[in-house]
Amino acid sequence: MSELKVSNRICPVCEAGCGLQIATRGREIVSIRGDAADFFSRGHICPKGVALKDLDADPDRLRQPLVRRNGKLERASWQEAFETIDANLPAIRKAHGAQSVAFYIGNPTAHNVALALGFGVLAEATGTRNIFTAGTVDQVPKQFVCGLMFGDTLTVPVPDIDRCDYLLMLGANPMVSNGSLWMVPDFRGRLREMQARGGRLVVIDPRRTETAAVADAHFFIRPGTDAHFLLAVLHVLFRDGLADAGDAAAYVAGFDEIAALAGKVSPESMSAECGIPLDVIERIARDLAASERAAVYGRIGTTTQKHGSLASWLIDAINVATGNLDRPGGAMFAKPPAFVPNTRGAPGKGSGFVPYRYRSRVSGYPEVNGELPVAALAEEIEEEGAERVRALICIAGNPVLSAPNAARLDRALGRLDFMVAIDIYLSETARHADVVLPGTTAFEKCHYDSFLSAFMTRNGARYSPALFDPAGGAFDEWEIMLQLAAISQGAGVHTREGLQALEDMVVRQLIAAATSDPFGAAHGLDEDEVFAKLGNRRGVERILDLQLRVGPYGDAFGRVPGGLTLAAVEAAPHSGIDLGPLEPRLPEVLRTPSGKIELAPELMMRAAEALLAVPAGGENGLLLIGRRQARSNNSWMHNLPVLAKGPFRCTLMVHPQDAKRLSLEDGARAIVRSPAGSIEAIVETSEELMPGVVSLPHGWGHDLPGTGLSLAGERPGVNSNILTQDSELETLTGTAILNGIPVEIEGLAIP
Ligand SMILES: Nc1nc2c(c(=O)[nH]1)N[C@H]1C(S)=C(S)[C@@H](COP(=O)(O)OP(=O)(O)OC[C@H]3O[C@@H](n4cnc5c(=O)[nH]c(N)nc54)[C@H](O)[C@@H]3O)O[C@H]1N2
Ligand SMILES: Nc1nc2c(c(=O)[nH]1)N[C@H]1C(S)=C(S)[C@@H](COP(=O)(O)OP(=O)(O)OC[C@H]3O[C@@H](n4cnc5c(=O)[nH]c(N)nc54)[C@H](O)[C@@H]3O)O[C@H]1N2
Ligand code: SF4
Ligand SMILES: [Mo]
Repeated sequence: MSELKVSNRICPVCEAGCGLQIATRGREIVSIRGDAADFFSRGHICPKGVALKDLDADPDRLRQPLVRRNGKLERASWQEAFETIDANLPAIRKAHGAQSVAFYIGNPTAHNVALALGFGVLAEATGTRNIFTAGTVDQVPKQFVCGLMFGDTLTVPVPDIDRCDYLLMLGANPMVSNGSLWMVPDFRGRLREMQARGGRLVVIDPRRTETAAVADAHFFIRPGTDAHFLLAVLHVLFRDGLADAGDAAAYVAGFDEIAALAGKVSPESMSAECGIPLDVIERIARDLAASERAAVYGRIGTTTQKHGSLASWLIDAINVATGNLDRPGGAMFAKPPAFVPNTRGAPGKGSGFVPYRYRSRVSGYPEVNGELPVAALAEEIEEEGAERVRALICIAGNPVLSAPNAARLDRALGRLDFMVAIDIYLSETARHADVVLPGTTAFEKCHYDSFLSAFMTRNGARYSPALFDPAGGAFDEWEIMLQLAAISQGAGVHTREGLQALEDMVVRQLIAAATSDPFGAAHGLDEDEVFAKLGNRRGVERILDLQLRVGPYGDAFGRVPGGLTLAAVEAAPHSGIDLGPLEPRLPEVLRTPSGKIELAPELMMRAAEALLAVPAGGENGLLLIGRRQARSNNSWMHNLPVLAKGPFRCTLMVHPQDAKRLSLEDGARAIVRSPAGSIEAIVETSEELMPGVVSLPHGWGHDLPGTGLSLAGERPGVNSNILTQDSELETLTGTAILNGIPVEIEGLAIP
């Protein structure tokens, strides 16, 4: 029997990025625990981290490519899989143009450095603008406003919870989600420390969530009205003479415009609209202003809703107006060691963020950050025309469960001429593919939180190497991306040596970019010398080493003695190197053309004026919101025994008052109807909800034929996205509205 070995490993599942200790015997995972000595996560682990053992062992997890033969997906060799793609994709591209090939980029891409970096190469090779992303059912509004305000969409402030003493949180539930656009592992421990210092957490949410339960105060808000609430807060700040940008004032443009806007707000009508009493709004405004170190933070409930961009903007406008932006204990910017544009180029100024460079073909939705709304994917496949989407490459995504009007998208995917899925399962989406390429398991790849490091609540460089080699000579996801790039360009299926040459080319391009950045640490270095100094590393690790070394903490290949290298991060005990608490970064972090924080971007001012012009009084009926669950991760962890056990969780939560009015019994079945569709769900009455609001988790509905998720299929639940719409989107970004959906509910007689 082989020996027990313990290795450190960063959990790749969510943004917490917990350091784990993995005990292995040979190729077997024996146990997984939180690593108490990890400077960042401090021992935290959640059930999904533990479940990685089940994921590794899951017999349903794909270990070999699948190719459609006579209508059926069957196991095939890598060679056959690539050849099948080569026989189809370039021909479609040649006959119908670059736009006829579309991508969907799913959430795990952000947690997977091979896919995140590889997709850049692949997208460039295909030249398509039809890139649909999970971001457009998630965080795009926040990135959009941060782009406008700070000049780059990854320049997103995060609460400096370790030094904060008043945290106002809207539409987020980090006790369950473990944080998002905010790498904050051990949220609970950090909150306890904050409360022990006398700090307070105030939660604004239509449900008394797990986070609300440990907060110092919680207030219900009518779904979709955060912008109203925040405008009222802003009004009180200016009305009562409390607005003061503090040290940031020197770098703010548009303060007077915001003041003028605040003056136009009727706090009474905002209060009536959002359902939060005016005296509560006033108290919150005063507490925010009076606290030495306060931060406002919003997440999914504030982005995937009708006024997602407005709410996201107002959150940071209030951070600025209370002097909390960039102040220790306030809302601060991380300084990541690599990959993030706000550490490159001229500090303090840049070309800024330009959205709306092109639009989707059918409905004319704007691109943001090179992304188009996944809500538009179905129509782009259905609607005839020269640039109709005929082929799709789906990368680590499951839009059949995660995108709005899911039933329509499911049908549309069936109409594609050709589809490739890169997934670890034969998912509800992958079942439409002609070729499925398996991603390697979490332990067969290295981990580095490339872009997510922009949201760290404490600076650090963290990395874990792969624990095992990919089984059976599998191609890793980086190689898959390169291979697809080669095939897309008509260069045919490459051998591994051929892919190596392609990789060398990519690395040389990156070296050229780094050495020609006049503000970069590596400016002017000899490109061949740099290439040689990267030594024997291959794959994404070579790129990681390069980017760390030319980044803000890098060794610049010897120019900065003691600077970061991948080897140094790897040699550090546990999961990496602590780079200390967040530090003020103004004005250096800015990349706006003015070199200022654009507090009052025209697009946002106009949207706010439009909101104020709408008479108060919205929907009176029931509004549906989502619900994340600790033993679930979007759509893809329901097949793991340790998570699947326990009570059935895909329930429709209804407040007892509403249940009574609608004659719904706890445990009974009910039909839920929206303008998009209808589903049947099991009712769970709960006092947690605001009356008039009902809640259903997303990511369920594992009963579609042809999927390979046997355990998940035993208790499939229902797909809440059959109810969400793909026609009415958040107006500024085309992000889907997934919260605050008007629904009707009808109880079903128990047979
Ligand atoms: N109604 C409603 N809908 C929502 C949301 C909501 O709150 N309410 N939330 C939205 C949000 S925030 C998000 S991010 C999206 C997510 O939307 P998607 O990204 O489309 O969906 P996921 O469920 O994350 O699916 C990820 C897929 O990647 C696969 N996968 C997992 N790990 C790997 C890997 O390492 N490699 C590869 N190649 N594949 C892998 C999984 O098997 C799964 O099929 O859903 C959105 N949809
Ligand atoms: N366990 C678990 N963890 C996850 C995930 C998961 O599926 N499961 N998914 C991961 C992903 S992809 C993401 S993006 C993050 C999301 O991270 P979070 O945003 O923290 O997660 P949610 O639990 O969806 O929190 C959204 C909250 O918004 C509330 N809400 C709904 N509508 C409104 C509204 O109009 N206004 C306000 N103020 N609140 C509203 C909901 O009741 C809910 O409590 O979580 C990540 N972590
Ligand atoms: S909180 Fe997120 S990163 Fe930490 S163990 Fe759970 S899934 Fe993994
Ligand atoms: Mo997400």
